[in-house]
Amino acid sequence: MSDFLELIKSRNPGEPEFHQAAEEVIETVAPVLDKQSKYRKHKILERMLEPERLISFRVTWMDDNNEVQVNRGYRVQMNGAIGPYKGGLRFHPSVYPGILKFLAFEQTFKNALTGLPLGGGKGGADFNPKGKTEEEVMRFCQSFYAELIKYVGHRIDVPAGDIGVGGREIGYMFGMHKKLSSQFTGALTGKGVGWGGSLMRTEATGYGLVYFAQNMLATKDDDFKNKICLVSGSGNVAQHAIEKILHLGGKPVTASDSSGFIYDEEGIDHKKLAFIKDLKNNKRGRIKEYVQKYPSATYHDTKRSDEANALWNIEAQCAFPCATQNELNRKDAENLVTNGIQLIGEGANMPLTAEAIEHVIDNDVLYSPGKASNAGGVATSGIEMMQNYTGSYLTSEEVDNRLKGIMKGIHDDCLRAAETYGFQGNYMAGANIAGFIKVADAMIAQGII
Ligand code: NDP
Ligand code: 2IT
Repeated sequence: MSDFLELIKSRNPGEPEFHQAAEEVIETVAPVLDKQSKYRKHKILERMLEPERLISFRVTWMDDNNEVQVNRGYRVQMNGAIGPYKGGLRFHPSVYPGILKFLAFEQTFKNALTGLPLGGGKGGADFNPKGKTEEEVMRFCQSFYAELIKYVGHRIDVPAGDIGVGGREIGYMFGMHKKLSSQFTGALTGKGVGWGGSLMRTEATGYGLVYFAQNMLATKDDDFKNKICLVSGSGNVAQHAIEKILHLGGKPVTASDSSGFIYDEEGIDHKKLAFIKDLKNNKRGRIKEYVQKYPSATYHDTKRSDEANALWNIEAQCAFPCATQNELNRKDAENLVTNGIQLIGEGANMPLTAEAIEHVIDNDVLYSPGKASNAGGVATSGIEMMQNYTGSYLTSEEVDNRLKGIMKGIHDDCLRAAETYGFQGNYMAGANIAGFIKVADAMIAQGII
């Protein structure tokens, strides 16, 4: 298997995030390949690690000073074996093919785990929405989508949000889709509930993450009551993770952005959360402003990514990294373990480095990989697609109940697959194996294509 990883590295040079995501899967599915020769015979892993299509395009737009701006847009259509490509769009200056390939690869497994007919994809642009005016964001989204529309559609590939892409950006892109196609179809998910969106999609990733953690705690006859919870990020996933922790009686004490984090020892309650939502979603401010409003909290600047982050050195029972990839390193994992952490649930995609994962698993922490525990977002996107196809809409309660059921299903499938292949209690191995088998069997059934 190490030769195979070297081959993947040499075929995809300069893409460390993709290598990292690939290595984790290659290592954990090895026993499946050893047991079932058909997967090697059909070169399933080789095929899964090669995007079916990688589209790269120029995005040209005019800023408010009438200067021409040029960005790069992408869509990675990774694997369409079990359904139309599905996955978010990320607008962030760090976006390049290596990040999108890691995200699209993980998305393929995640979407399979939901039990819904969704293939894996991801896209985005190296556009930085920070500091841009409303009009600039709109013009960028319109120009980006005017090109992307050539490759997507409600039965082909259905994008949604991710970092830097929320309801506002989906609105501008959906407007462009309608204008260019003359059709009102569910071409994107995360739409407003008044125009084809699903109730609960906004909440789904964060809520689903906490439902998944609730299932993990239940295996130890435990629950969220009075558990101190560390959350990083302050965007869509973090906000709704904090909200659901509160619903279940836990005590969230942190939130962050790329500049730093706040620590509120008294706990972030519903009122304080409403302040964070308004600050980040409407005012587009920085998390630092929380301490001006609530002086009992403290603010800490972010350290370099190879140093320990003081956020993960606060004593707590649960930790939910909900910002970005590789935000929690080996040193952070050591600090969490030393302070007695019981559970780490990934809300972001690949927030723990490989060394951090190894350390927490070795120390018997309940640990869930993002491809399992953040699947509630895409699952609810799948539910949005079904509502768009049929034209009939569900209540919040109905969507929430489906979400709970799907998260429980993923939880149980991970444990079952892990046990079958000798990784008892290892959710990471279980998620990789269960997702792999589902996609692999579909690929074999559909022939060498
Ligand atoms: P948002 O854009 O709403 O929020 C992102 C948050 O993470 C912000 O607080 C942002 O801070 C912070 N952040 C972003 N990049 C960095 C960085 N390089 N270093 C430190 N902090 C950073 O995105 P989401 O909440 O939607 O996404 C968060 C994570 O969850 C991502 O990993 C995403 O892939 C994943 N995810 C999202 C889903 C969804 O439905 N939205 C579904 C499943 C996973 P700042 O404002 O300073 O940039
Ligand atoms: O990483 C993810 O699962 C997402 N950003 C959500 C994808 C989706 O299509 O809802």
